[in-house]
Amino acid sequence: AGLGTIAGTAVMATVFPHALRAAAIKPDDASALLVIDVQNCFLPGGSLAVKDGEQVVPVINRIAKNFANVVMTQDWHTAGHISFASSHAGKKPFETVDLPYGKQVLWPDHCVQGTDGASLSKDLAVPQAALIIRKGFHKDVDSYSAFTEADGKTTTGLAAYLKARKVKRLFVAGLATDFCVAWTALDARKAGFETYVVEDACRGIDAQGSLAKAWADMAKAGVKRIQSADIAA
Ligand code: VGL
Ligand code: ZN
Repeated sequence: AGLGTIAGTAVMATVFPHALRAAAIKPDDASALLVIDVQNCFLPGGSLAVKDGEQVVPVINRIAKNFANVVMTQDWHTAGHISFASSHAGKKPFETVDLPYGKQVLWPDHCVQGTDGASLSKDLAVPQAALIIRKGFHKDVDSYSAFTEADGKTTTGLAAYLKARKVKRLFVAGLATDFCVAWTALDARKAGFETYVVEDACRGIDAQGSLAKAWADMAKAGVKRIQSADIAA
């Protein structure tokens, strides 16, 4: 009897692998899918390619079929943007610099407004997407988050849009898990949304432990980490 609980749990998990998993979540009219930055620059051949980034596309296409409400985002920088290493003499990509709003990771030039690299992947098949939010278009401020720029105060208008549409639950997918997905999910919690990140519909950059830190920060903020299989059709 003393072994009952642990042995029983192991048996349950082996024989009924789904028995320990929460019931599938069914997106309703108060749910929205946020598809973050699935743009050519973050895909194979892009200037800031995320490893295996292209693998998110079929997963996103599949889960999107269960959502009436879909919003996409596009990283949309000016040429010479402050987040580019090339804008800082002597700096290389993935180094950091201190800016008035805090520490900024420096990136290769990417997602410059109107370029092919900034275009959404042509393989996305989510025709019902009703809004594309562009972000990071102020030359001197970055914006990983789809809600609030890196100065911590300039809003993109997304929270007001979602609230006007009576959305309460957000499912976040896309690139990159540890930057734009995580910052968006954290701000979604701050704005009062129930927030899920669909892990297998995301891929990370993982610079200096950023992926593990992002998951820890999200867990602490009450972001729920799920898999695409947890979403009911
Ligand atoms: C992103 C780095 C720089 C992202 C955007 O989409 O996660 N990462 N700009
Ligand atoms: Zn960017």
